[in-house]
Amino acid sequence: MSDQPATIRLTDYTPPAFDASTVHLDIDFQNDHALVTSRVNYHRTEAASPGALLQLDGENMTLVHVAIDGIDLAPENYAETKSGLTITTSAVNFCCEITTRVEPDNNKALEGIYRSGPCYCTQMEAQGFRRMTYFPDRPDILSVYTTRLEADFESCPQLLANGNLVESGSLPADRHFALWHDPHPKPSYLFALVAGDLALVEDTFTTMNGREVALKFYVEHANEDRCSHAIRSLQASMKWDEETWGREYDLDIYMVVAVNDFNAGAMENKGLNIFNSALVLARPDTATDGDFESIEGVIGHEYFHNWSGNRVTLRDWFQLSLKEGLTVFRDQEFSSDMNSRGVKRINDVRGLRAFQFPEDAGPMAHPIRPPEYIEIDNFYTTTVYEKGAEVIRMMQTIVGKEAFRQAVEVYFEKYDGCAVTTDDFIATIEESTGADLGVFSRWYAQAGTPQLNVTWIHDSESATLAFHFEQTCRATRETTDKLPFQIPVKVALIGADGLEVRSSLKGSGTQEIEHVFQVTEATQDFILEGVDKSATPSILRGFSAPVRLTTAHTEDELLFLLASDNDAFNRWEAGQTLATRHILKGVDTHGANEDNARLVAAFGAVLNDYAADPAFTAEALILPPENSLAEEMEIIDVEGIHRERRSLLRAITQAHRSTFERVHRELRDTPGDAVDAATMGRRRLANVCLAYLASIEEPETTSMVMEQFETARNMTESFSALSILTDIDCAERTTALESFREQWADDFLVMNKWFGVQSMSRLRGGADRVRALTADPKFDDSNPNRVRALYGSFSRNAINFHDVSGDGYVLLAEALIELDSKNPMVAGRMVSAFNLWRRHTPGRQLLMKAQMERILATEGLSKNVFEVVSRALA
Ligand code: B3K
Ligand code: ZN
Repeated sequence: MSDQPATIRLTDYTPPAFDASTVHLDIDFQNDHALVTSRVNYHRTEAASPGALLQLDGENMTLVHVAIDGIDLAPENYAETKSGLTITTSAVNFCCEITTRVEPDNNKALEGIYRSGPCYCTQMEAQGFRRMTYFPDRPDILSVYTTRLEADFESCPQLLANGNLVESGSLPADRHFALWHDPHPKPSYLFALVAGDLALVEDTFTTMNGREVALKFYVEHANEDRCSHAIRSLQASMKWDEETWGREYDLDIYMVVAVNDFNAGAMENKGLNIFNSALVLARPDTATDGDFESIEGVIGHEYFHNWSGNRVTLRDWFQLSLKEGLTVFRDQEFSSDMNSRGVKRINDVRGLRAFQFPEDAGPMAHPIRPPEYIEIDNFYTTTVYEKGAEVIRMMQTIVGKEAFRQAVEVYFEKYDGCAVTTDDFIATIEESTGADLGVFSRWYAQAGTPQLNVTWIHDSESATLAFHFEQTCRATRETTDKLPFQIPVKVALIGADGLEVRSSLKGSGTQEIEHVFQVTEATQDFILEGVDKSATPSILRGFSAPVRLTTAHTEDELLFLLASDNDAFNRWEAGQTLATRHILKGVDTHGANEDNARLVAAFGAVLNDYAADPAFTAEALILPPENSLAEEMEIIDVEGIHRERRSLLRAITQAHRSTFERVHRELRDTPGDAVDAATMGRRRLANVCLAYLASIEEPETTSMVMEQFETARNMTESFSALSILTDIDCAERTTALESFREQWADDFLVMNKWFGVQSMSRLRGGADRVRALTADPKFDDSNPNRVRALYGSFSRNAINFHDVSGDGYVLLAEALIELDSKNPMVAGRMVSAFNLWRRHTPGRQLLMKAQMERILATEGLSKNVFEVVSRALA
């Protein structure tokens, strides 16, 4: 790349020189292009320096015409640059009219206006609007939008945009138009339009004030019978937001459009959400329980953005976590209320450890409010989203649930219609609750996962338990000398009978079952009084802070907590810690960790006890994933982790084989297809049992898996069996993969699973398998879902991606170089698979580095990929 792309910094923020109060858009779809005319009323602001020019962002389109107040601009009064248009005018209030020509059918970046199957649609966040018209494309410019769409009636019977439909009608030559008006001022990133031929599925929701809202789901024809779960999820979200946060929906119509080509999961455009079809369409025979859960969560997430993001929006993109962290927190709470809270928490933390902790430990580590970026699309990260949600959750823990709820309501009311910052949010919580969040706010400015160590000493004479905490955090790009974080640590004591014991924090005088220690110093002590020696501390309950915790728990204490802790998260955590310690010891000693009897027996006890809570049992039995185990090692031993994890899995199976068989049988005998939390929990446990059984790779256990595949009553049973078989080198594997492909060849979403599952297979030769799959006629290297299913899954398949030959790296680098020329946003996200290269063995480091250098040397490389790779190599 010839010029180094510019770095944008938070400290360089300046308020806009021009506001845009109203935007009128006229989009005229022709055969091979669209003409976009915008009429924008600008107003020179007080922040404008004397003589400030009107700077409009714009790229990848052709300027056709520009006029101010109805008069065409003379060539000397405007200049087109690589990134926009500069207009010279001294007017204070004026209307600027611009016509541009765009080619949606040739737009493979899937930003701006593009085609997906039978429709045109848009993706504007973060900076897609500037690919449709010249505009100050920044989130602190809020405008009222009116949109007129015109197209052929036959190919585009539906014409949709934000807000309410004002007028529609036919035009000569079999054309028609629709006029939409959105009364709520919004930033350009929330604009959306859809024009195409889609099927409509309708329902309604009546708000708390008795207003009826039309819910309209637009999907490709023949998918009408896959919308009911998404619609129910939307209705449940609307009700939950009213009941939990007092938030009512504010338009008479809420539309969701499902498309097969989409860079992200979904987009919260005002009144017109556009979704990746994978997160809308579901029927028990085509979607797994996991898909059903994701749909509920993401439908909720996009709906909740209507307040946290849309009504109250962002001043600039550095504030992204203001809307994303808060909205993820809201969707996690929604899912917890709809399903099992404990299981939801376990899954969220498993995800955080598997993806966010490695990100925080690598070259792309950034605070939840990044101080700088080259390409903002690279910062839609698990740090901004999931760690951002953890930060909100900690704030709630610190100020108390009810006080937090009230404070957030104050925030919504106070900043309704404004573009604000994370500091505004923190200040509102402080003002409303009286809390001092000064130290706490360091979570917004410092990256890295804090390491928290805790030890304790019991003193029988004074009946006190003294805890000693120490926190550290590794240096990251933005700060080398970290100030201590405020870490709320929930602690309880469990008595020998398994019940929580009351105690009082020294000086407080009140007895509590659960304490929240506020660790704010590098080292800090807390003393509990009235404590019997037999009590076992349960620490960081509910994972009350996103830290890596090391405790002084002995194996006995962990075994006790696994059996008895009534905090579901910490009960699960005790099992994970035991398994992690055992596996890592095996890695260290090359398998000489034979003393597994107590661990194996404990897992057996968990299994035997399954009837009380099958969903929890399933989570407790799943061993820590390989990427989380890798996080525990300075230099990652890819093969060692794989070998030792597998060996523990087999040891547990061999010890409890008949119980696994019995539980699998009992659970499979219970009926069917329902997708409620209890039934899904039973199915999950049945499939965990099956995976354990299959791990010993005996003909009888493999036949059991094949039997489930052949008699599956839904996709969850079928796909679980298929995933298990793809890891076993057996004839059933080939049969099952062929039969699955034959059955689902014409189903776009199910075929993503078919590609993904093969890419994830632990069998050796992964890179060649992936190469062979690219030749499958159903593979499409322009479709993000297909690309993620094939290459994204492969990059997370540690044993194959990191094959010592380096072939996995070559495969991914070649695929990404090709992808980058079409879709930089997706390429930029996927290239982070190389980020942890410095944590690998010297041989692998060299091989990974060579591929990154090759990527970096590519002519015309995007800013997206450049930023990630250059940071990794720096
Ligand atoms: N706000 C969108 C993400 C857009 C991604 C742009 N690169 C979805 C969401 O978080 O709800
Ligand atoms: Zn979001």
